[in-house]
Amino acid sequence: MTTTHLRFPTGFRWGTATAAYQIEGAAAEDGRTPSIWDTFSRIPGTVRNGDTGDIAADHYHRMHEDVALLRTLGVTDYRFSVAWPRVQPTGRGPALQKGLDFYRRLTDALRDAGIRPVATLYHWDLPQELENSGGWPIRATADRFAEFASLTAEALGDRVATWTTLNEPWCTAFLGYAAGIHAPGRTSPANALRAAHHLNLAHGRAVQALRAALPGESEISLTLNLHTLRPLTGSAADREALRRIDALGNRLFLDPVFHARLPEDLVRDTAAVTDWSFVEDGDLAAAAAPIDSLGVNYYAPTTVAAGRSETPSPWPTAENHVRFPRPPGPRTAMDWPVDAEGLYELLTRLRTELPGVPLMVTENGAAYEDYADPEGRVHDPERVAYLHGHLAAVHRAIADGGDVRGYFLWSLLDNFEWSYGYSKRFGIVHVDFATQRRTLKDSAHWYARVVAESSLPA
Ligand code: IFM
Repeated sequence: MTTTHLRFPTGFRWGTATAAYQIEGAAAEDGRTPSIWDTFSRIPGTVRNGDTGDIAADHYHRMHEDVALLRTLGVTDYRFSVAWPRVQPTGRGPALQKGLDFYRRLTDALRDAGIRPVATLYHWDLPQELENSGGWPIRATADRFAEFASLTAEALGDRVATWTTLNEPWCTAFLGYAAGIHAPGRTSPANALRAAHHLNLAHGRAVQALRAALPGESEISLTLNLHTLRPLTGSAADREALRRIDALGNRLFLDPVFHARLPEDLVRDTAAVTDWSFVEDGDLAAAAAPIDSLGVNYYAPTTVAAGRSETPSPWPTAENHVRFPRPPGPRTAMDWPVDAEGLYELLTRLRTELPGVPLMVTENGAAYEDYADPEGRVHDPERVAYLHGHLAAVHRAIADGGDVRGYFLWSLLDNFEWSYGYSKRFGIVHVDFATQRRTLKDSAHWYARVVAESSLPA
């Protein structure tokens, strides 16, 4: 009997991903000041069980143990984020050496283990002081972010070759400033659109700052959570609903960054809440500073239909036009559909629309109800099946001619899943939050084999 393996290209980058607030803990140590998530998670009712990131997976103190886990997995790359309030506590002024030292120790440990560090500059932990001054809806926050990028690149540029400016600016703008279900918990559609623009600008300014501070061969990227959209039916009304959400969920970020323009239909759709006069001359050109690759985070597709959705909605001005029906089929513990085809479709769309832009899957994974059995094993066959299906989709996109350079599994560790607190487990390593004991789940052993062979059993 012959088994066919799906082999990935030579040099394909195999990684796992995490983010500072979700794993580090040590929230008040070594000069770190509160971020918007420290503040938000303390407001009763915002995070399940009243959980906070105060301790999280205690990675700040267990960093060497976690790098040893990465070595066991055999990954070539590790994507982490730099906590802005650890490195520049007020969001202004000089860097705090102790904060930088943590990331110097982490990146040294990674390099000693033969693992390439991939640093994300913003994974949602805005210093609270900057939110007090206006947060992402104001232009000055983009300037502050470029300064933070510069300080961090000067300190770590000799050891980090791959940089990502922002993680999922859609979530920052729309979950944080429109739906209010993420920090800072504001519910203003107009501010959410302002935030989206200033995030695009912040990205472009940070790219310029990074280019100035980093060695020439460094790779600079942006990570987006683009939406694979499916109309409920082929009706004109459902296709119109799809167009609206595509503008807000995809083209609002892709068009400025890759084409130095705002989608005209989006400007029209949102005219009732903003005239976009906060977009100044030169902003869109700044947002389009050339980057070396695009990071793609994918978990599930979104089904859309004409109708009304709940308010407050994360989709400014779409709530009276679009609803989000629940498609049948298997779901993860997040209640998200399992649909690997959506990842293939997204990578294929990007290949067609952004020719010449290398792609990296910077997040993909699934939460399930995991527990350690009496022998201390964590069996997670559903996660293995999810990962298998999605990696096969990546393989197919590459076989079709897509330039996909790597895959980062979300996540290395069970962690603080934002408004769900610790109730959702995305890790391939189980964390017992009472003892901080780490246990490799079956999916971790499975992933280690995939990485070692750079191929997927068919
Ligand atoms: O945990 C998050 C991560 O912080 C950003 N992308 C989606 C993940 C799962 O919800």
